[in-house]
Amino acid sequence: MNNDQTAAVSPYALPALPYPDDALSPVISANTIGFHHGKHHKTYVDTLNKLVAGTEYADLPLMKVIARTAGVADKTAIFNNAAQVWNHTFYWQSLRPNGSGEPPAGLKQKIEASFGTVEACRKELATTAMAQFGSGWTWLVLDGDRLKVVKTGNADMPLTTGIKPLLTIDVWEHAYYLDFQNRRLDYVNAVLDKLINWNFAMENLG
Ligand code: MN3
Repeated sequence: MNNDQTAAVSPYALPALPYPDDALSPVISANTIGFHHGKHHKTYVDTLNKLVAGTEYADLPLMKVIARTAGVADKTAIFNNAAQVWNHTFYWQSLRPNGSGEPPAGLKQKIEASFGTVEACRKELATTAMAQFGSGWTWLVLDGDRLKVVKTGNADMPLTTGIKPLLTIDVWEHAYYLDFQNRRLDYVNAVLDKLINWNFAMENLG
């Protein structure tokens, strides 16, 4: 996993964006990034730090906190905030300025083996993003040796079920409301057409 959250323990830090605030404009404005990274993502980090302070989770790396709280009824708040910290860091890396276009050869081959064409994969990402009722995430994942598109609600993530995420699109309203209002499909299509970081997905394919 290309993610600098693997080793650090609490207090966790808000990871810096991999590009300037306005780098994804006009698809995702600097205003949206300012709120999404500077407020939403930061709040998950700050809340998680408060929740784990003085607990058995305080000295664990983020992924261990997630693994140990997933599905545990009285640890929902810790899981939700920890998973959202991880999901957002993964999302920022899933996007890049001047993204999309042709995936790297190894990934393209895998996409074609699993979906037929890159366009079919793109279409499934869009359809799945629209099928998520309410807040959540759409993911391109490696499940066994096949690529799939899956969705998760709220803070849930594929990793807790042993499925390897390659890239994600945040479909919480806060990801697009300032730029697209209620038009989730316009946001998803614009991200798919212009911002997908195939190189990141390729790295995660490993
Ligand atoms: Mn978000």
